[in-house]
Amino acid sequence: MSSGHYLGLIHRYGHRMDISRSVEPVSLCEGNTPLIPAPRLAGAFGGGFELFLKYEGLNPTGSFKDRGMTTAITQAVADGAKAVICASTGNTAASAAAYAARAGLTCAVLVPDGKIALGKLAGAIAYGAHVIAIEGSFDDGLRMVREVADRSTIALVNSVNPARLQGQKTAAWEISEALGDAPDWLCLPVGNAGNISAYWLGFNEAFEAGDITKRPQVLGAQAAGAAPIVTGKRVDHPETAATAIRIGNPARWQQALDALKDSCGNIDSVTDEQIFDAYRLVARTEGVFCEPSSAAGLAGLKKAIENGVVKPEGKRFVAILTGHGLKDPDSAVLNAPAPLRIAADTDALLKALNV
Ligand code: AN7
Repeated sequence: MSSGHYLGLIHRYGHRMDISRSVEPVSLCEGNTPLIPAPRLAGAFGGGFELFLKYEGLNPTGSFKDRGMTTAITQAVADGAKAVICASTGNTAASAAAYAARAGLTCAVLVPDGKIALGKLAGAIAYGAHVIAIEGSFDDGLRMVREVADRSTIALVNSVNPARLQGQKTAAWEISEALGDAPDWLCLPVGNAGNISAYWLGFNEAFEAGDITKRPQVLGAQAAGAAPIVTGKRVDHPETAATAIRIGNPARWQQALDALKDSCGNIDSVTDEQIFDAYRLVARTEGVFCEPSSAAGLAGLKKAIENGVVKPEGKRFVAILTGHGLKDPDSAVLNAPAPLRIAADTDALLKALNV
């Protein structure tokens, strides 16, 4: 008898994944994240359309990276690896560290010194990874770990590893199953371009399997200070407060361009101010707290509606909220006024409440 106990992405979708099935899946029961209707946010963007939030921050380590890490670490175990490595703006590091811990593998993560959100660093440390801060960007780190993987038996688990996309593509299937078809538009932030590539792969496979009748148009967003795909030019010194997408030379750049072209989609840049406006708005209108980089996709949607690139009327949109807001507590607290301080006294409280 099937208990219906949800046991993660390989358990659920492994028969549709191009990975080794020779070992037990390394899983934390990732995936199966909620697709939350967001009518108030849609109204704030002008209304007349349906908007859903795919809340990937509810994955086990707090970001979408867990989808690709269950497959990458399972494949690494099947390949006989004893150690894994990645470069990361933070979320990949935390995820790799957790899945490596679960598999009993050694894990090293390279992060840009001082440019990683506290909750991600905390995760990587808690899960027991060797955390190495480099005097350089994510792009420098990725170059270094690629070379290390070439010259050693350490397995690389960045999204240049094809096993990562095999897991990440499942989010497209979850969305399609929840809605009964693909949405009209898919909005998401773009950094190293692994996720946009994985979604496009997933929607294409679902389309070819006859599970959906159409594929979505893809709307990507990059931070203005780290927008190589938008400008068509590598950024040597990327800068944005949305540190997760502080990436100047995406590894899957060409695949992102293919997804944008094949889907009749669009990619644009959004300023940090636009990102933080969207970040506050989604939390305050819908009660959904995402990290700043995740809000870049929403900021991109707002911009595309305002400048007429997207005609939203009657359409169905899904925005991918890639990481949890609690990953980056500093962004929430340091950019806001301090809480009101009062004496532990009811009269003081009534005065503060203006009642
Ligand atoms: C919250 O963790 O690159 O375009 O090293 O953490 O697939 O890179 C994170 C990327 C969006 C961009 N939102 O996804 C890393 C890393 C969040 C992220 C992205 C990231 P990709």
